[in-house]
Amino acid sequence: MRRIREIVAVTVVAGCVLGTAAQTLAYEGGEVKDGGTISGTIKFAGTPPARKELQVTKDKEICGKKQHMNWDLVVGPNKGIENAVVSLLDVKKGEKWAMTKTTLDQNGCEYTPHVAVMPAGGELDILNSDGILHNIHTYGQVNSSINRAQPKFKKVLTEKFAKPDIIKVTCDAHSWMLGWLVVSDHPYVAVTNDKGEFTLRNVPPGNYKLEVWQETLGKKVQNVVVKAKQETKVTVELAK
Ligand SMILES: [Cu+2]
Repeated sequence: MRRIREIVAVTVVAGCVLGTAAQTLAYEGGEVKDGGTISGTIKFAGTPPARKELQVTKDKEICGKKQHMNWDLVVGPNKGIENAVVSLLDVKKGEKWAMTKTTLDQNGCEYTPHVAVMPAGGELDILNSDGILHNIHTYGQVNSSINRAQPKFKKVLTEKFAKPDIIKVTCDAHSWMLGWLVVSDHPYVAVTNDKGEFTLRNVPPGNYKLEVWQETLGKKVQNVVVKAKQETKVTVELAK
């Protein structure tokens, strides 16, 4: 009997040690002292392709109110890429990310924003501004798929994604609808504006790997150094 008790005690201790090790791998949010800034532009290398018009084949009285252009690669006049996602890889410590709700609207049968970033474990409100039937269908790498009808009277659906991921969002009712959710366990993630610009603020000084992702051009990783209270400028070029 005594022997069994000892074995149980050893197992419990081993379990606690493993549990602690797993916890230290997760991102730890708190106060940042002497944080620096990473800012810059994501640019397209080469001649940008022209945007194509998408055909509205259903619910034309609502969905056809505006012209639909493809969002999968939008390049501005100075070759800045809109809707690229810039994030730090393997960052373990930094600013705490407030768990505010993220919103994805279905408006004119288009997802707004086209690319949304949100905290892992945070809530996503999926709005139906159109007042028609939409059916959200998600395809992630690690989070399980969501496939939910949203009838015209259902103004908001709320969903959660537990793990960091890049999730494709489509609508089973309207084939041209496409959006993306980038789920992160740390707040050092940003979507570029229409000039291809981004800013990551309050980054603890150190050496990092900066990852850029764009839905049709893929990923590119670059080293960056952040110094206390200074701004590091970065330009990253993506090509077809
Ligand atoms: Cu739809």
